[in-house]
Amino acid sequence: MLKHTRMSDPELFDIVAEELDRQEHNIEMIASESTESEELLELSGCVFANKTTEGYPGARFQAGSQVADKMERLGIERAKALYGADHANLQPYSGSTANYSVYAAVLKPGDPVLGMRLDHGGHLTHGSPANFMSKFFNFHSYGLNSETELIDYDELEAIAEKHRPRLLIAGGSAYPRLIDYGRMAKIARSVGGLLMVDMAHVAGLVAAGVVPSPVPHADFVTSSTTKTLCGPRGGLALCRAEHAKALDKGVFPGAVSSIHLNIMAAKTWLFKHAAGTEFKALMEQVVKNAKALASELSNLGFRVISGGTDNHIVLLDLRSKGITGSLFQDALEYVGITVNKNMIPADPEKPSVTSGVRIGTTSVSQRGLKEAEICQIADIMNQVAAAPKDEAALNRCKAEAMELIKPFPLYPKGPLN
Ligand code: DSN
Repeated sequence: MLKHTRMSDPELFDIVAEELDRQEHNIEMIASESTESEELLELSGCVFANKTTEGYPGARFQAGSQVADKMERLGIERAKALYGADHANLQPYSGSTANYSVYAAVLKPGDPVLGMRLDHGGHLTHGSPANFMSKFFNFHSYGLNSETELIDYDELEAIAEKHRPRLLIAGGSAYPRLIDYGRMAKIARSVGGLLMVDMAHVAGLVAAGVVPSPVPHADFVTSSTTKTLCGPRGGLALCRAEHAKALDKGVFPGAVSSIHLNIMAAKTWLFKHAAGTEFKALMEQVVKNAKALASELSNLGFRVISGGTDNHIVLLDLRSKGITGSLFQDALEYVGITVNKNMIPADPEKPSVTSGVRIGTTSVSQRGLKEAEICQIADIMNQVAAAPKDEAALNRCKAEAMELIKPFPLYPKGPLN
């Protein structure tokens, strides 16, 4: 790994090696994380990184772009085939940039937009006052029904009728349930608006057909290529044919300039890989593992938000265990399990403390963990929740977690070259 850097900058090499060691010995359960394959790491560092180009295949602003054109065209065709989309744009740098690109494509300053509340599972870029987009557009929000903890579509419809959003946004970063994209499309159209689905978290599950696809319902679908899609750190935007020109303009020059062609090469590999049977089996296991985790944690006395999960996310309300999200996150990190503290609906705690944690099953499923190991992890989590400040108890949990993950190497094909 990093054989040249090892010689030229041993200090930095040691830091990267330390991170690899941390990942190898850690049980990774942050819902937005996944492990990049060797091919993705190779392609992310390939010579396309040297090339500056802007614009689109056949209409570039820089010379020497013919090979880049070939690669971008291949990636676009693969992305369209994977998702059955009319049009794909691979240039966004991230899921956030993909969202900004759609805003650039269809919104004017002051336009009304309706997205899910961040503390109910939405995303920063969907209208949080903390995000700079909120300075330009008139964001309104919808949330969950307080009893079912599912999206309250009736309330959403009433809010949409009141504010008549130009853009309705579905999707988020901490919603463990399926979304009724058909109903959301109907609501958007009934008020003369467009539907954008941010499928960043479930993009891999959608590609594998394990959860329903938003593509037939939405005007625009945005995503990052990490998370369940298990790809490089980048973004993706899809749309119906009639919005293709507007989207491309929204992406470039609207929201990005020169393309990260090396990352685009990695995305291009990913879109082929994600169409295969191995990826489908992995995504099926991701959901089985999440369901097993939700059920076992519930048996152990944790309150699972919405009573379960349909995807890779399990969101816990820790108040039944008398601990906060930040305390649980820190104690789990000490034992070698990484999760993130997360706001839950009507959370009485500050975002830096929270009453919940969000747990994801993508990375552990990539390493080969199945339901039996997931139940063991749930048991360790329960022990940690019972004694989050007891060093001796935590050390016992740490030893158990290390033993559990040892037979499942991060890179089973061997050390990274
Ligand atoms: N949106 C953040 C998350 O879901 O963790 C980062 O991708």
